Amino acid sequence: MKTIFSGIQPSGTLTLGNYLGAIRQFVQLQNDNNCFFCIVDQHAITVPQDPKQLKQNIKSLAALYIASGIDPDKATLFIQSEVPAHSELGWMLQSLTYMGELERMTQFKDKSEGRSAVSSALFTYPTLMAADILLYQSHLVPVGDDQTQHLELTRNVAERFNNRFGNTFVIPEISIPNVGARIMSLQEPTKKMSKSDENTKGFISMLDTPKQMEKKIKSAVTDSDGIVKFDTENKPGVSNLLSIYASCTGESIGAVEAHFRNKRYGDLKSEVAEAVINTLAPIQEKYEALISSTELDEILTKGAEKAKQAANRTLQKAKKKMGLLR
Ligand code: ATP
Ligand code: LTN
Repeated sequence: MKTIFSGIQPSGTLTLGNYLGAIRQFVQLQNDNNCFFCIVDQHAITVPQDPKQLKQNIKSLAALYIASGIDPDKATLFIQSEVPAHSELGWMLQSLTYMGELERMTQFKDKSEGRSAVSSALFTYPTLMAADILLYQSHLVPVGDDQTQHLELTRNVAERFNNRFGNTFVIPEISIPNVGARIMSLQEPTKKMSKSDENTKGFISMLDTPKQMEKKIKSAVTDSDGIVKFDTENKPGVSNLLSIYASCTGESIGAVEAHFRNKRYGDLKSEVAEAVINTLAPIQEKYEALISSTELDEILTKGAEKAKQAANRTLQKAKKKMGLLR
């Protein structure tokens, strides 16, 4: 049995990209593995958040995890800030992470856009992420492909720690889905779909109404040559719609291309909208029941207890190796 860790930021309502790229893998993995799924609220505060909204987003994310199929009897679901070991190990690992390594992170470059008035936490974010993963001695980290660089850094820092202080951390592997690893914005299909995009037409929220989803998909940016073909370089908009369809229906890209051959963009968009609505509707139903129940609190309290136990074991070991404590 492997140990699996992954996290999602409560920085807005989850998108179709988060679902297809991340959560759906989590649901499959929970059956045969020891899984920890985290609401990484301390990562969310690396950019400004409204406290009331953040609180709501945390609860909403917990409900979406469960509504999507995470079973609290199989996996441990918890809030990062309720397990202090994360920020403690994060600090320790900062002492082993080089400025140059952090300066190379594309997520930092994208989010800071060269401005200096961004938080220093946005810069050191990848070391907190490394701590999240290493605390649980994780073998595998399921994520969308935008996280590859952060995972590489995590492995390098873990190896550096092990070499300098003796074997302490398992070196984690990354797991990226074959289809759906990078769902693109509907408005700018060369950019990834992101829940904190200012243009709400660019993403499908997991809680959009069917009408909203249909409208957004119908107004997705495509191109003018009218041929339905998978070609991410020259036809990013159409290829994104094909990926979404394939990912929602479980078909291969090849089969989906054949299905839409000689059809019009209008037909493609209608069928994609239907597939997306069919995928998200059952999740929305469960979400509505959960969000107004007391069940969530109980799940999160138990989750934090379990996570603390596992995390504190590793934290103590790492502190001793570094020469901290008495
Ligand atoms: P933000 O916009 O606030 O930076 P985000 O939407 O990129 O957030 P995260 O919370 O950072 O989402 O990511 C949660 C998980 O979802 C990660 O594993 C990430 O790789 C995956 N993910 C995010 N966006 C996409 C996408 N467009 N396609 C596939 N996977 C994605
Ligand atoms: N950095 C990730 C979120 C994240 C994460 C993690 C993912 C924080 N800690 C640990 C996997 C494992 C993101 O921006 N998507």
